[in-house]
Amino acid sequence: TIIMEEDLRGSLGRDFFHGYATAATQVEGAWNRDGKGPTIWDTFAHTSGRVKDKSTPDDAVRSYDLYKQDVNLMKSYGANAYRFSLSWARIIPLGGKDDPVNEKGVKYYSNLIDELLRNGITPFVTLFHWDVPQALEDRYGGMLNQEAYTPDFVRYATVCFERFGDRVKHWITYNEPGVYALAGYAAGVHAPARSSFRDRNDIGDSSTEPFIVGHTQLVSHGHVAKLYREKFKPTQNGMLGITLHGNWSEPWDANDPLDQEAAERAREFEIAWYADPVHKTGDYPASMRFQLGDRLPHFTEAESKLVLGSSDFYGMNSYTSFFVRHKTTPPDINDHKGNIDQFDENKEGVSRGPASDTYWLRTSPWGFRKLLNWIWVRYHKSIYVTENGTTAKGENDINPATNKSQIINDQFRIDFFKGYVGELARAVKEDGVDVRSYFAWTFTDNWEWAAGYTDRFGVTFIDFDSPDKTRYPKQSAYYLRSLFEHLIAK
Ligand code: PNW
Repeated sequence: TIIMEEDLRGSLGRDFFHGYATAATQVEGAWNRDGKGPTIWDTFAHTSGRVKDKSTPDDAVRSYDLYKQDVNLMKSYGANAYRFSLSWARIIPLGGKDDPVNEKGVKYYSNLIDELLRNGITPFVTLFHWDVPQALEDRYGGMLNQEAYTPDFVRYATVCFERFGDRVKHWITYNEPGVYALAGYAAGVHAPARSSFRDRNDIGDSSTEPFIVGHTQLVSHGHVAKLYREKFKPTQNGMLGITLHGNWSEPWDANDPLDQEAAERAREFEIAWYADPVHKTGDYPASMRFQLGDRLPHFTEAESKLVLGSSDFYGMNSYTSFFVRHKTTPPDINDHKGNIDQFDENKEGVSRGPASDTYWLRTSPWGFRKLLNWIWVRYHKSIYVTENGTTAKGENDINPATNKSQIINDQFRIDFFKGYVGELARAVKEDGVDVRSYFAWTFTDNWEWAAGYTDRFGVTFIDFDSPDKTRYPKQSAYYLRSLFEHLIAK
């Protein structure tokens, strides 16, 4: 079978990083073992009615226990890098700057890092992938309280740099601050489940809180970047950045200037919300200020200076593309998208791509190259793709007990990777975009947040009913291995 077009052979540099990304809550399990404190996601999952299949991440994939097996398997997939997140509450159970460090938690991550390095796999470490220690949420409202929260996050980062920085040279402060803010404080479908417009939650103020929480993440990221540069980088010599989520927004009517503006506004509300302050201006985009007024926080001069230029690279997560149409009515107070509507088809009836098992995600690689170019032109920073992947249509409905082989032959996912990684290689080769990594989401099926265990994003099938969460490689794992052998220069 053809892996990828011949003209793309060798188009990626020899030092290109490729591998898998995961997050602590989604894979580790051991939610209350060896001193780990509860997080807002433990609370969320243990509150009835929040998670689709009523599951919890209590055991997840048990990678806390099985990490050696995982590293071996990853190696057999040809990965040269692994992106994972640290659980703050495993390292500092109560989270705060004066709270004790849990040595057993530190030891777990230290062992994992050593195991990766022994196997020639470079660790990329995310400090925060959505799991605020519950104690801090209770103490002062978590990220809603920028003043109280920031010193706690800085101290947590300090502990991580001190304990792991001798071996970890690639740091990511925040994963998708925008998704954390919107899913947790607007839609309310993620922890800490605040939403003022969903009757089942009816808590908080979604017209302001997502933007406050976004601001807290930007400023505390800035403080951590400064700390790393001043105190750790001179001896540890690593790099540090922030990872932002963004889909590609394409005008619904390609010839309507109002839809063209709406698509750009959608990109600004979703991406430039964080990327402009960090990579371009030190401030929010004008389109957001215009629509939101003073509901959008203001950077002080000191904050702006701290945040601008605080990321050594552009960390990019992207999954899909949408068609975007302008609205003819004024923006709602709870609008966070730039007063637009999203569609699966454009005016001509062209589909954004085949549906997966995840409601918002369709295979639309055509937008991926456009997005890489948009980011490159606007920000001119080396791009590290830190997440990209899919569920496979119908994988949810297959009974794994009786029909594992159907899941393991995941042609849908192979087609997805072929499309997206191909567009990435074209962006590098033909457009001159500087892309340095590709982390597929994700290594194994895992606990997909509010979707529980029903959305299988892995290149490894997990038998969740088995006590040891037995791992079975899917075909896509071997496809990606061959693909990068083909694309990376010899
Ligand atoms: C990312 N959207 O979240 C997260 O970083 C992962 O932890 C998660 O498992 C993965 O994508 C798959 O969902 C996203 O609605 C959640 O566009 C939602 C969106 C994008 C990313």
